[in-house]
Amino acid sequence: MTAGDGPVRLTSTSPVALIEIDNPPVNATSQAVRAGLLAAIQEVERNPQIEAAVIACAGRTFVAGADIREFGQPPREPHLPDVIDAIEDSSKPVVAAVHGTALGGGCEIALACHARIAEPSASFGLPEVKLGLVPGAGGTQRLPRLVGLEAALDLVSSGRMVKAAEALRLRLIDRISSRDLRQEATELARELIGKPIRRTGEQVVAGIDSQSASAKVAEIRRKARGAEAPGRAAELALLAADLPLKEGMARERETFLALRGSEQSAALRHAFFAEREVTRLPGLDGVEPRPVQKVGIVGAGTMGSGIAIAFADAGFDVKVVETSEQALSAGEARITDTYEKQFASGRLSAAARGERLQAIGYAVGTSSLSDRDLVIEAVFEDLDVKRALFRDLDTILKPGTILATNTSYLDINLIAAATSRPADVVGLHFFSPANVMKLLEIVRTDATADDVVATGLALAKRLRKIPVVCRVCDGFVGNRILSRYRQQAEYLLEEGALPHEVDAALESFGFPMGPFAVSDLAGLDIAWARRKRLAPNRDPRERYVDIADRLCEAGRFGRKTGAGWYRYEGGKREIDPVVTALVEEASQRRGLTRRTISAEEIQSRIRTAIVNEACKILDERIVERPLDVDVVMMNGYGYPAWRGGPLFEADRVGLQFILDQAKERAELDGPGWEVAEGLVRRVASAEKFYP
Ligand code: T1G
Repeated sequence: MTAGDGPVRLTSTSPVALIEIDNPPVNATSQAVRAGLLAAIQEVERNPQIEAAVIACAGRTFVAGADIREFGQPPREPHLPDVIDAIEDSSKPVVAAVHGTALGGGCEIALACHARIAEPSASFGLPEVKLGLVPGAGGTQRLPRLVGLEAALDLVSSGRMVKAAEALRLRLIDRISSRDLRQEATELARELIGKPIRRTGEQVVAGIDSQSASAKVAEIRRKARGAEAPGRAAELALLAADLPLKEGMARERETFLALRGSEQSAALRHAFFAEREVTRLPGLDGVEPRPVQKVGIVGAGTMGSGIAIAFADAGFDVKVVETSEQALSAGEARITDTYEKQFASGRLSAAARGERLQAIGYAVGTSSLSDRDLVIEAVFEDLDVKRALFRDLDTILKPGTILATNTSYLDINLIAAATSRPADVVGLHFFSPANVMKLLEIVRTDATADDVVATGLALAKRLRKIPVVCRVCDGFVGNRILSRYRQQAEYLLEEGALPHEVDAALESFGFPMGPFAVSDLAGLDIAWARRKRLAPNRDPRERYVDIADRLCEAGRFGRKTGAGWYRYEGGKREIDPVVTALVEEASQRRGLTRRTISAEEIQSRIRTAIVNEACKILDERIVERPLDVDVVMMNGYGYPAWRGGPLFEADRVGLQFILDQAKERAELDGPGWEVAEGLVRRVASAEKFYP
């Protein structure tokens, strides 16, 4: 007999009943799911014909968590912790049958079951900290009782997923299915009938000494770079060794409710949904992407190799071309080395390594690209070079093939104009390392066809990247904003700060690295080339700081030359008195008396520079929505996700305050600060970027 007309169905076959959750797309524990699950467990308890139960899910995955969309609303009963307690307290064995990703509340449901079996491809995780939360239904208390404190501290504070094999090693699960998950789960449940029930909440956790515990929490907080939840989750997990389950869960619930109302959690939930909303571009509904399976990459340097790996990882047929055997071999070696390292570290199986290497072909010259559906260039960052290449490709590639450029700055309208098919030309701006960084800027020219943009979005999904569609301007979205806030950072140097002070202030703001350390990592020469290219058109009224030029003229291009904004001895970054002298000399030439500048002022002025440039980008319609900017800055430039991105945070800080500060800077720093009046009127009247 099957009962339940909502998202939870109970099939009360004897002796093992099946409780199936069916709530697309990811079986999130909405209120209806919680109510249905509780009713099913209560029926299992009541029905003498039923001696055990299996909890399984329909669709693509086991429960992937609580329904994040409900968080902004008043909580409604039954609350998930109560439903999960009812599962654990059942007098009859309950087995979790997991496929897909058992995350958050889904993992907590599994933890409270009396045994767990998973498909080999299944994953488990407590990613609540990525939403600014802690697990709120027993995760911090039950996980340590299965896997021990060491592993639990790692998992609850990082939010990372573990595959079934690691889950089995950690004793998070009891078995991995080899034939049929539900059938084997039923067999496991049947084996448990009549045996003492092993309740997770009753297991004892071996504690660790308080000194080690404090050190671990301190390290977790340091790595969290201002995010609150990881440290709080770790502290709760430690309680599992000292408190009975109920007391630990009470502490957990208290923390969960407090964090759920926090600004950081609101920001991280905004980031979560923005990264999904950004793929839905207004005006593209119903536009079919072009089929792409064969991809050509021109250029086997760092970027070209990374892009080739990204496409091979996603199952595409890839061909890499270069101008010479030597350059091609260097690229092939780089790609092979990457896969060898992944194999050696256990991140890639031998079979997968073979498949990936097999998927990438190599050739000298572009003539072998004639069968490609998409060709991406990643050659030298020079407009004439790229135009000549596209002119050549135009004569080789079949009609309908998409020509994409990976340029970071150049005007793609001009590159497209070199071909007879400008509608097929698009920018696909990857971020280094291209096979790792999630962000992909899809740059549409004045002529790019809608279905080419739609193809870019479809490619991003297959590449597991986060796409942002934008139009052509110097630096598109991210690099344009980066150059503006790097300029403000150099103004701060002239006024009294030193590179390490600016970097430290922004690292305490939550950036992984400050702008000067990033410059040294990326190489000062790239931005130098751009400044020289823009010099003839630079507004003479603009306050131009030449410290970076002087570093470049001295051959100080950053880490790769052993010195840039810092000095590098044995890979260690050190403050360099030569740079300090250069900065002080720049202040003198500007006629400024140096002063001590607080971290707060540094942070505020950099944020204003970012928001002001974002206002101009929106006003010029380079992107369509504020969330496009937030997604770029969080996923490509290290803007702390727990602040929600610069525009989400501007709403919290107060947009008018920021715009007033921008006007004040305009008087001090000259052009570049003209605030987008049109947008100010439009946004300021609404006073918020987000409703
Ligand atoms: N709630 C609501 N909607 C969700 C959701 C969730 N938990 N997870 C995904 N979606 C939507 C998503 O917005 C998208 O919708 C669609 O599902 C497909 O998602 C009590 C309190 C599961 C790995 O943090 O990590 O449990 O845009 O595009 O790439 O302690 O979704 O199509 O309309 O991401 O295959 C903890 C979050 C919650 C998991 C699948 N759980 N989700 O990735 O598809 S807090 C999470 C994910 C919690 C408890 C606490 C991923 C995924 P739309 P997708 P995907």
